[in-house]
Amino acid sequence: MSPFRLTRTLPEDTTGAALRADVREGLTGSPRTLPPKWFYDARGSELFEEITGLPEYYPTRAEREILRVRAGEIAEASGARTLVELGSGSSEKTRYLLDALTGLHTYVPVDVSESALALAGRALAAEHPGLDVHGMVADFTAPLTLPGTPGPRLVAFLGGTVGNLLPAERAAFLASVRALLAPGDALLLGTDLVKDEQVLVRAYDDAAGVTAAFNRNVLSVINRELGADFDPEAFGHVAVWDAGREWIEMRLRSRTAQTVKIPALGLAVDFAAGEEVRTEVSAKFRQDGVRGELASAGLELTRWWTDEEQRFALSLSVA
Ligand code: AVJ
Repeated sequence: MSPFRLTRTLPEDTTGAALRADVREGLTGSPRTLPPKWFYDARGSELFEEITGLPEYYPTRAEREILRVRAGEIAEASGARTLVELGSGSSEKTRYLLDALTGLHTYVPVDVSESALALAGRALAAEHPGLDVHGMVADFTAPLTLPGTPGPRLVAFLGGTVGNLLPAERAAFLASVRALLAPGDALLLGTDLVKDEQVLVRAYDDAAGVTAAFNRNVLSVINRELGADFDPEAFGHVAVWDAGREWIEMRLRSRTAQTVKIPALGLAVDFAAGEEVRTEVSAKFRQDGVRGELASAGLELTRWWTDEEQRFALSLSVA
């Protein structure tokens, strides 16, 4: 049994074609938008890791506290023999679950980044001899076919990344997760919670400006991949709380009237002074809202755990 193997389900040119389509659609739409997935090139991933250590950015610390304190209860409630982690990234938080799931046979980390998967997958396989680690290079927001592995399965989607999906996208995503689950399987979902506006805004607009650099980095990705001539410094970082929709919005605001050329798309995009591009929504949740969204997808919320300060929640739901 090879302790670590990798399956690719992304066609080779995925990032090129998808980036071109997203940028064309997003920058010619109104409001102008860019999907947050394009933040995460090597530099963006580095900046995000730095964000997770910022004093203002509480979600990672809060979720880690829940996993550290509740991993035993989660393992006991799920009894999983396979752990599937969507958007596994560095799998740093996964260790709490892997240590607690004593009957685990297979770990299936799923991520678009083959390098992150290979690094984390090999390390975890070495740390857990006897555990079969099967990495999948895939976009978890697209329909997924999981390898046949022993049940029951626990599908984990941590970090609050579900909040990056707009409500309709979230409904489709949860329905696709439900379709993956057999009776006895479960979903472990990380959700950031509604709280004081200033605490939320500061978490997305830190004093050191790391989040501002993370936000602007998407312009450098488009420059590099599509030959565009964005000047990232010509755009200001904006983080606002939309109280009606209960989500944080990150935007890039054009400081002046300017035109940006994107040769790979044959586009020249005019920005008025003050015009904004929405680069990310990060939805914040309430328990009843999570229960309702899971129920709409055919999932029953059975357990709800928060950190001491009730900033973040992990929920367990069953098919
Ligand atoms: C990794 C998507 C959960 O939405 O809080 C961090 C990304 N954006 N700071 C989040 C992010 C700005 C983060 N997620």
